[in-house]
Amino acid sequence: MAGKFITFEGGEGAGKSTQAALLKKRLGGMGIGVLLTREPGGSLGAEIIRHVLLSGAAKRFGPNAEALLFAAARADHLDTVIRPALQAGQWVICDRFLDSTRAYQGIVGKVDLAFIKGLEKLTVGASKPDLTFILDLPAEIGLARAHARRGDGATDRFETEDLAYHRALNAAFRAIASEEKQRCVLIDAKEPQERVAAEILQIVCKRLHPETAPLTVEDIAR
Ligand code: Z5A
Repeated sequence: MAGKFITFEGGEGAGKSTQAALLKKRLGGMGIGVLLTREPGGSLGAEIIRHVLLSGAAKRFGPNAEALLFAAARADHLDTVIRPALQAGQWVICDRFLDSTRAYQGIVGKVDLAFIKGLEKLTVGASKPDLTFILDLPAEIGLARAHARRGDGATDRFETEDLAYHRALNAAFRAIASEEKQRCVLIDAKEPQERVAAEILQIVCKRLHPETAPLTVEDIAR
């Protein structure tokens, strides 16, 4: 039986990596084989493209070229890692995926949405996520969390953008969540991380693993 595909999306510092790792742990504890991966990256070729993108080396070529690079990375990641894992029955959790391209390059970067959708059709095709969590957090809080985590470490190409940019991104992710209610669930990421994790696990069980649906968020968090 094919596995399930879950993605985490949202603005800077919203807690995607934290929640992706907690969900992997919880599902693993339920006996489910889980592959945790990320974008851009997750495969040999895509990690090389990640370096080009996040170093800022591609910025001078403009958002269309960046969108093409994200798509090329995604194609390799899907072909060599995600689809084989799903076909083998593993569940795949991916930290960022197609909605990041829609939000960063499309809605905020102003790349033509028909172009973005065309790339999506070519790379993702039928391999859309079964479930996407969009972590919603005011940009100020997300940036402060990301800053505290980074310490004196260097910022990447997107982290150097201003507050207005990050607010626009959050609005873009909220718009995506309301356009695709079937696939996307908007999560209030201000709550403590264990509470957020419990809400996410409850939704995953209800939607993708109903035979083990826990009772309430409080039960899981306990
Ligand atoms: N990008 C794009 O433009 N187009 C695309 O198609 C794709 C990506 C796929 C990848 O950056 C960049 O590529 C990204 C978008 C762009 N740009 N940015 N910025 P990345 O992979 O290096 O990192 P990221 O995805 O941006 O991660 P992040 O936003 O920096 O962090 P996060 O994963 O959302 O958060 P976290 O690491 O889990 O948590 C941050 C800190 O907060 C950490 O210290 C946690 O311990 C803490 N935390 C987490 N949850 C909580 C709660 N609930 N309360 C308090 N503190 C918490």
